[in-house]
Amino acid sequence: MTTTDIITVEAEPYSFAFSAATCALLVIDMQRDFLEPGGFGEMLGNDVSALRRTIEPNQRLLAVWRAKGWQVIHTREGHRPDLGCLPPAKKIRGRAPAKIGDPGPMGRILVRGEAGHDIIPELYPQAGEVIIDKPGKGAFYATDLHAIMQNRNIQQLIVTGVTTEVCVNTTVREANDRGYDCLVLQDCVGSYFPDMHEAGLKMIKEQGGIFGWVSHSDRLLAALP
Ligand code: C5J
Repeated sequence: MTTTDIITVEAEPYSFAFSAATCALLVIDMQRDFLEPGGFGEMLGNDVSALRRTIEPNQRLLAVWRAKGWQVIHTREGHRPDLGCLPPAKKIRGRAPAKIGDPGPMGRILVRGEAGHDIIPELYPQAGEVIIDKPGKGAFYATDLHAIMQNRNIQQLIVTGVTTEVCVNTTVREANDRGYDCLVLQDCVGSYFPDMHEAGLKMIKEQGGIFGWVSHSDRLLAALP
């Protein structure tokens, strides 16, 4: 097997083919404030166990991906400490009592450098893995992700992370419009809301895979050489 050999994964709406040389694993926003008990997500009344079920399959996949020396990219949603990249509309949206930049249970909410903004220890990036700090829901908006992918000749993404209907969906749509193919792993993405999770996956794979493909990490791992 060379990294240019084609790997074919059972997926919906049809099989997904990629070569390891031109594919990266994109792990979206597996941050403490979204996933940990006592974080911002839970403070808003969300059940974090719905997201925490994604940790183990992500760990399994990352271990295999890393052992093969294949490319990994992580993202984090958050803002500069001076909040210069935080649109006022995003700050006030939702009328929540605690807003982005305010003191939260793990430091200032969704601010870069704060404990809650960091990636959970179970999936912590290793040296050499790319980390994209993004101010929006999509990983391409106001970041250098597209340039990095072009420079590394990455054409396909295996997408995991949270949340299915928000940052995962937005990023897959942005990637699709830039000409990239995305395979989303249903057990490795999660939402606080089960119906939104299902709808988010459906929106990606319907209409012949209008934004991408959906599969399961077991199927991907079974397809790997
Ligand atoms: C949200 C995200 N839901 N990572 N962020 O605000 O999906």
